[in-house]
Amino acid sequence: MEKEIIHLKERFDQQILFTRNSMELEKIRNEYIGRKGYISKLLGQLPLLSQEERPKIGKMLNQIKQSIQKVLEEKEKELQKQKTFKEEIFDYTVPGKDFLMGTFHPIELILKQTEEIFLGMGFKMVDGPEIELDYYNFEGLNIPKDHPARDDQDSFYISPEILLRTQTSPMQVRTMENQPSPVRIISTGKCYRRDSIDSTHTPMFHQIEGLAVDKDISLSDLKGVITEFCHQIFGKERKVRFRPGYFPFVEPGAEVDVSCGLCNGKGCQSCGYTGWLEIMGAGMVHPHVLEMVGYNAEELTGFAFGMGAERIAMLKYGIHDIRLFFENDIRFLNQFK
Ligand code: 2NM
Repeated sequence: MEKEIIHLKERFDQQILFTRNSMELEKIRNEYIGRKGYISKLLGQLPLLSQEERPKIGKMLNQIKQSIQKVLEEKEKELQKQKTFKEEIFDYTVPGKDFLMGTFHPIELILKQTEEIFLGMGFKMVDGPEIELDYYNFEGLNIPKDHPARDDQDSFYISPEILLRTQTSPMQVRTMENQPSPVRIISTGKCYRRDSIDSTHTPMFHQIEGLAVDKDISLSDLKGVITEFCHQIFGKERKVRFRPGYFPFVEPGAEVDVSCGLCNGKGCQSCGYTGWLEIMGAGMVHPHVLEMVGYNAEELTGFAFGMGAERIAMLKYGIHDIRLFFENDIRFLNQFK
């Protein structure tokens, strides 16, 4: 019986440790020292014991009962304290915490809008590596190793044949290599050039490029697609013009301008008193570029264009310093809700 009593006390000590509220406490109290509890049962068995054992076990049972009572009282006080503490710190009148809503970065906004516009005209998005082969970034675009155009697009080289892409055109070359015409694709993403940082240059920027190749694609298709894009991004009232421009991978090549939105083409400080803002380069894909990917340049023609997302965002939102896009100043970013 002695062993049984010791075991009982051990079990009680365990149970009390895991008691978390007064209901559980009451249950334990009944179980151990209630009228029909373990202690009462054992006390009822006393008359069955021998003369010598009876006082010893009786005394032991009373001591255990007292000790259990004491522990129960203490636990009750502790639970009471926790309860009042919980009630005190839960102040129902304190206003709830606000969710901090993020915003899309202005460059992301331009990329998303652009993608949507061109998807609407039947183009597909393609995506590719930022670490490129010299071949796809330059050679396949009609810019061989000794070509002076390389000076304008100095890259970060990883090895003589591997570099960070300076434009997204490598993806156009890769796509043409992998699928027959017709092709109508848009590629957007990060590009890298070894430029010094100023208000219009950062060594990383985002480009948006498009390409369409098929039978009978002409310069008028290019003009139509680009004009529609400009109208959707800047507004229908803006005029679009094409002037001759040189890019090694197109022939003929063009620079595309939109009329200045501040002065309506009359000329102001913002457009350098010309009434026009340059927004992209474009042209008819050079037959040699088509041949290099294995297309029949006698049968197929194509147009392509490329623009900087930062420049488009600066013109659309009236931002005068490209560095603002990369400073992560919440006051700046929060304006693009
Ligand atoms: C530009 C301007 C003009 C262009 C050309 C090609 C390709 F791969 F078809 F040859 N992709 N992108 C292109 C043409 C890019 O960016 C100013």
